[in-house]
Amino acid sequence: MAIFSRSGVRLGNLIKKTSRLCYVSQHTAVNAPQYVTAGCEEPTGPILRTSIPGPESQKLTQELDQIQNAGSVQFFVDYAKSQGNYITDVDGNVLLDLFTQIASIPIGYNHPNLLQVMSQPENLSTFINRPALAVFPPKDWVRHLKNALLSVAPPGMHQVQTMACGACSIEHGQKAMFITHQRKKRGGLPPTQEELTSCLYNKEPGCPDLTVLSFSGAFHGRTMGALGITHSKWIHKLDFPTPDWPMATFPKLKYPLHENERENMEIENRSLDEVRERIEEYNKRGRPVVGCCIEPIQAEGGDNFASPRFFQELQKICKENEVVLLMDEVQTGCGSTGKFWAHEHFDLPEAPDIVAFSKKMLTGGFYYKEDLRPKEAFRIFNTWVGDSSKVLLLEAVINTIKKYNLLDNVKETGQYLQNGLHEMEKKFPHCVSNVRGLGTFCSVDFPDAAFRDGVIMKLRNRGVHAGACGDRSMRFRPTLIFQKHHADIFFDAFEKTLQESSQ
Ligand code: PSZ
Repeated sequence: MAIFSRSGVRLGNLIKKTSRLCYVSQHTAVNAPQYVTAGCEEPTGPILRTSIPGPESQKLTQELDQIQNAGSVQFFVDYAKSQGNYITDVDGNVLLDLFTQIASIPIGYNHPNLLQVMSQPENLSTFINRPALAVFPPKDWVRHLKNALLSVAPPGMHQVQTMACGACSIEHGQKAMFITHQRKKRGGLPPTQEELTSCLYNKEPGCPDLTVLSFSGAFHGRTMGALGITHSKWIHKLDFPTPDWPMATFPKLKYPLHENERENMEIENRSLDEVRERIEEYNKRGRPVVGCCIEPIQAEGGDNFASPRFFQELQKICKENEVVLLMDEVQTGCGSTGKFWAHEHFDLPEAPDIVAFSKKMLTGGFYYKEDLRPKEAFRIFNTWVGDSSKVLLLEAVINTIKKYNLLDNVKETGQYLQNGLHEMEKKFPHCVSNVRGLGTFCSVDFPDAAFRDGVIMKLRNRGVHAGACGDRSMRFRPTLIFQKHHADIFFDAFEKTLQESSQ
């Protein structure tokens, strides 16, 4: 049976459907894949062989723990056996993956289009010889940048810088803000000798006291500059000397949105007022606010959404105060909201000044407006500045998104997922609340963290791997090839889990 997207584009073949959850004995071979989803072969459903983590995972975790603290390990994975939306652990358990390596697998595990990139002889040298990209770029680098990153640049953005990870992209985005601010302040003159000398001693005027505004609940990464604007959990922050930079309250909207319009508008207005106040306060203290970082949807902080009007107003405030607006799309970028970039939902009159990415984009980096381009070389720089092999893979990801119209798939499946979650909210009003989302980037709340963690554990032992965020939320971060039949598998497991948990 063929599967078509709403626009009539064939997404893949649904070859055969058997029972969704198979309990098999220790010695049974893993079922042969029976679905083909957006060109990717998949099992028909989860397979449970052991409780999770199983004995092999536990053994490997103990071994790892002798070398490093392995307290964060949930289970060990057999990546060679993982396919499409399914992750296979070392004990042979096959789980429907709604968490996807903290939201970073765009088109499923081992997608044939990615395997093909690896199998082409002309690509091998890119995987073997990792270049110092800013000094010795490979001959096809410009072509790949254009075919991959620039082909999906947010509307109105034409400059791009690659980086290794999310935090490093944010940090270098901040540097672009500082460099630009100081360049304008100097009015075209070169830096003074005093600036050049004092900066080596971490002193003014070479190291100016500039600040970046951020929001309560934000997560932008764990390196020191990114950590300075991160406020989601103490585990990220404790013991680290981060700068005293301004923070405003991120709106915490009330759900359902249509019943709380007036109150939500007031909540957002208070937050915008705080932004204005913080900018004024820090500017007055001689610690000018030169940048503002924000996630289009606060992810780690609990999937907190704000309205398009909020972001439009924020952009206006930033422009009035010559504050550079950095949109952190590390978790929201690359399609999971139904648009390639989440901020495209906001109808901003113009692009944000900087858009940072990583995760599903496979390479870190940021787009920026021409004004933020450093005049000197070596200002935004490090050894690798990313990894050209990741850009090769990204090109295949983007071609696959286009070929299978995966943004349409995300919109359609996202609607289906959200409708189903609303049904669960009605059915289990004491357990499930605050259903929210854009595309498949959705989440629900539970009464508290313990309840939420219990649900996630029970789901896992029913063959569904989901993730937590914020204080009491469960988030959905499936691949872009996640489809309705996958959502049905989740709903079966979720309903059973809620029935059990609410007894
Ligand atoms: O605990 C952690 O370090 C986690 S858990 C999820 C993330 C990090 N997300 C990374 C992230 C992000 O979601 C946003 C919006 N901005 C920046 C980052 C940092 O990316 P990495 O982890 O690549 O440095």
